[in-house]
Amino acid sequence: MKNSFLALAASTLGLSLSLAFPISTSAAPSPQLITITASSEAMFSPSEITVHAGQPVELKFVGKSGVHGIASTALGIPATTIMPGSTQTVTFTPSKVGTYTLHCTIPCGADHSQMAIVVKIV
Ligand SMILES: [Cu+2]
Repeated sequence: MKNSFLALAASTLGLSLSLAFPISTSAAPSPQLITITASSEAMFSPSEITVHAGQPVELKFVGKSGVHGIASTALGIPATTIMPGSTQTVTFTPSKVGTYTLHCTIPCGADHSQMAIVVKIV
């Protein structure tokens, strides 16, 4: 109903729908969604992810226990604190192929120095 009205309106005005709505065919690639849990026991899980150069990535951090942090100037990930019981979402677009190791940025316990996410950009 709405679409046929728009088509009629567009043809009445002498416009094509593709001219009226140019974003439909040239939209940016949809983001790759990855959920990562953070806990003092299991650290980051998964602890290794693979993403694609040029494709936006949405990382959803779910805090299970302990306070943890993530940041990467190389990847454009702002300093983010992950609190237990809360969720933080960060979005970035990897540009350079390579492997990056992101360590937890907040001292969180005995295993803090082992707590990291390996980001593989392919
Ligand atoms: Cu930590």
